[in-house]
Amino acid sequence: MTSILVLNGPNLNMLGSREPEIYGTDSLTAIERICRERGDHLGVDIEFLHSNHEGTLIDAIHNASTRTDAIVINAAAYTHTSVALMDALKSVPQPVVEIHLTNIHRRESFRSRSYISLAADGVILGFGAKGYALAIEAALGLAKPR
Ligand code: CA2
Repeated sequence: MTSILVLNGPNLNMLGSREPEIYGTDSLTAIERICRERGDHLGVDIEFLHSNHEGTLIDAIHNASTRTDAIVINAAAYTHTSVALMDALKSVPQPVVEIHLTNIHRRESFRSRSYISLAADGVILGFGAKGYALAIEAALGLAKPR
């Protein structure tokens, strides 16, 4: 069965509780449900992970190289800072789909720079929680059988 790793970075566990006008009202648990429902619909196994720690996200990317066919990642604020996450994504053969809830190009200028985009095959942004379902479909389209 095709397996897609969905990785979530810092503070995304706070979704739904603060700043709903920016990030919407869906919690990360609701987003996980959206991903699992789309996975069931498409016949894809979803591994859903959140961490506030850069190293944990990097470990998950390295571990994915043997278990996963594609990676969907919302690196949150690490998007704009982490050369280490970019390098980790470049170090594995799996296709990468970058996802953001918001359109990062319509926000503060520092959010327009994405290190993740330099390692991503495609980017989905600005569609809120529903963007995760789009990202999973895109990742399945790119996935290569192991
Ligand atoms: O739009 C996105 O998905 C982001 O990756 C979300 C990040 C932000 O730093 C990126 O620039 C764009 C923020 C993650 C969630 O942060 C929260 C902050 C306050 C309350 C709830 C969540």
